Amino acid sequence: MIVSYPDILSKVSEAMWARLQSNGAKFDVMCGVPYTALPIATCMSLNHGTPMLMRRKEVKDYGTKKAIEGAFQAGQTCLIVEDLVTSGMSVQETVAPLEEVKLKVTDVVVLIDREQGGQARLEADGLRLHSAFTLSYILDTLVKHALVGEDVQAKVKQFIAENQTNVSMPPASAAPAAKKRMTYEARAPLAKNSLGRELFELMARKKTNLSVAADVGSPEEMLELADAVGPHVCVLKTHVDVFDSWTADHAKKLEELAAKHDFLIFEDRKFADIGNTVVMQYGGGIYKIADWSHITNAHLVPGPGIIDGLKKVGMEKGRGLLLLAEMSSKGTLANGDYTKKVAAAAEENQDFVMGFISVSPNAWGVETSPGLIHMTPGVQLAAGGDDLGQQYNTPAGVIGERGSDVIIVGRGVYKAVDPAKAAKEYREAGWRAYEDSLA
Ligand code: S5P
Repeated sequence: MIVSYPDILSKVSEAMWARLQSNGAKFDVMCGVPYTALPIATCMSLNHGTPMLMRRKEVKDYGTKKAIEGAFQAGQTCLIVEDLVTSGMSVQETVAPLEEVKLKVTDVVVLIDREQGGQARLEADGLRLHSAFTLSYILDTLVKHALVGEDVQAKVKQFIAENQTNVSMPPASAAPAAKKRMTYEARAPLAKNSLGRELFELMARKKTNLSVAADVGSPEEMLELADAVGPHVCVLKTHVDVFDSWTADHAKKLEELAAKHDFLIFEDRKFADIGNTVVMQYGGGIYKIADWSHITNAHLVPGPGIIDGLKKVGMEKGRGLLLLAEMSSKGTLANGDYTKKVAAAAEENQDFVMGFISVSPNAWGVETSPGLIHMTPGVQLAAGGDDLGQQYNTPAGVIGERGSDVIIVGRGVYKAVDPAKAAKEYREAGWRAYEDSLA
């Protein structure tokens, strides 16, 4: 909102500038993290005569297109300007293209440090964080002036403590797991679908419950990502219908990477048609999903015929199906009775159905068989969401409190400066949450 209040925008940027001065930060140019910090950076640049650079957010491939606009020389030092810091990830996304054009980045200034682990993460990457305010300072001030009550202050503090993003430092006050669980090893022989059994065994053997959603722009980028994160995942999830092309050769290369790194492939096709149609869509068409994807998924909106249709194609190929019992998006209609009916359909078709896409299985009000697996999307190191309805929970929240088995992480990994490193962090967080919730 500050962009609409010139006097506040000006005060905010002065407060940030003052913090930089008092901390003795030195820099030649500055760059705002797109988009909310751009007006703040502009304001600081205008008021203090420091040149500004602009990062184009939409340019993914820094090598071929101009991701950084403006006048600068290699070796100059660039300050990063951001409004909020939570995990530090959006700052790191801006550091990478700046370093790519040989600028040095040592300091980051933010209006508010939410104190959720961002500072430690940036420090680990050699970046100094200067914040005009910490969230606790703002809370204390609001309480002092009776603008929020102490109950709200306590709730916010608890939320911050429970949603720390620095996975190497688990919050002291992390909520205990809601329910104890069986090990993946113990559940493997209870799976009636052979692929479900294989997945439980793989997770136990490889010690990972991470699935990466490889929602990148081309098959080549997807294969590169699969190779980088492969050592850390149990499942690589794809959306091959977003690519311009998809060939048998791409599928073969993906299968080779799955064998090399020991993971399963999950084409997230979300089938939703009558049995007769899904037979054609699953086995044929230009993607021939059943030929190369171990796992796929379906909505139960059309009724059980969709399971029969998919089973007809996938069963003899040793494939497995996940039913979408819930969705992570705001306003989803997949809840309550619908979710219970999906759970019942899975129980009845365990030869082919290996489990669910779930969000909060502990809250379904029905127990599902231990041989069925729960995989949950909408996971990042900090809870939150995007501007199109996605809602995020943390690995500990998903595995510990909500009782799921696998975390599915997309942007939290593939948008990180170093996706392999991010995958390792999510893997460790997911596995720790699993171990903590064992009986
Ligand atoms: O309810 C759902 C079901 C799925 S499979 N919500 C989801 O977000 N997904 C998928 O998980 C979605 O299509 C995307 O591939 C991934 C989440 O990506 P992220 O970037 O938001 O982590």
